[in-house]
Amino acid sequence: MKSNRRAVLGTLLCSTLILTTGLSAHADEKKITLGFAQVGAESAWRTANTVSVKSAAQQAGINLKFSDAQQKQENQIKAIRSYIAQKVDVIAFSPVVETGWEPILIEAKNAKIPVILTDRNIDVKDKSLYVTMIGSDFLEEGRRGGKWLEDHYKNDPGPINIVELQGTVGSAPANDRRAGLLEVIKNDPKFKVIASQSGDFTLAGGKQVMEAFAKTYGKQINVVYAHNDDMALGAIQAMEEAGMKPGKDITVVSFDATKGGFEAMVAGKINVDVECSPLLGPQLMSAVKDVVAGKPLPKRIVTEETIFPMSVAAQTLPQRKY
Ligand code: GZL
Repeated sequence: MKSNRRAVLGTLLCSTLILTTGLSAHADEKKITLGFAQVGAESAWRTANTVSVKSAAQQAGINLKFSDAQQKQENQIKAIRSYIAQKVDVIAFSPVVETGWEPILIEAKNAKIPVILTDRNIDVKDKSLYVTMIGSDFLEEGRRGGKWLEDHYKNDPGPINIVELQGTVGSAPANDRRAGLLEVIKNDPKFKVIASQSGDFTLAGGKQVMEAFAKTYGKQINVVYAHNDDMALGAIQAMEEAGMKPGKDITVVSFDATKGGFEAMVAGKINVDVECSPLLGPQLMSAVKDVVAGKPLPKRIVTEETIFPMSVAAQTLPQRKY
């Protein structure tokens, strides 16, 4: 009797072992590997975007390989090439600039590795080089900023002189936030962009450029149009050091709507912040799973977002997620 029970137990144990290792091996085989080439860590927005991508990958059970390009295109290209060599299932990246991507994307296509763009778009003729682009409409963001200015100055005959702190040269957000503004004000001659320079989306860059603008144009400046909160916060430091009152003597328009931007609006130093959500991780992981499953995806997935004037900042800040 005893030997019978031992035999049954032994069989049970072996079959359980085979089943679990078989399943876990099978489960491991099914685990997707995503190679993500991030722009860098230049701003609060980027930090929030990286947190979103990493936490969403973990929650989705996706094996994430992550690289930080320190805002250099050649580093992003190297990272993508290494993901191709490692035969990842999918490659995703936020292109630091719009051009120069065809060669590496053709390498990915030849290696039969699908590519997803997040955050920033690229300017390529062959749209088959990527599956989809998940991110904001920066042109619409620029239009929102321009339309807010038009409304803000509707009873002011002008001139309204604008100095512009541009984002990274050649990047989609910098190109389109500028284009959106110019599209709106081009029919209203009282608005004039008297100076425009890149602060590379960083606080230090924004401060440095604003110091120069304050020296050169001083009291002629009516508006600072900053392509992101980090540069706006740097510009605020420069304006205060020059004895200016940002948000009062000078109207400050900013983008991203990060916690820092909201806090500056509550302090009365940024007048309006155009939202640009970095929380793209969940949408990216869902797209990755769809691509691996062979499901079709739209070429463009646009992020839902809005605009926040200073007047709503205090009541909205507690609900903000980044
Ligand atoms: C916009 C993103 C920009 C942010 C900046 O989607 O690419 O890059 O506006 C960030 O804060 O550095």
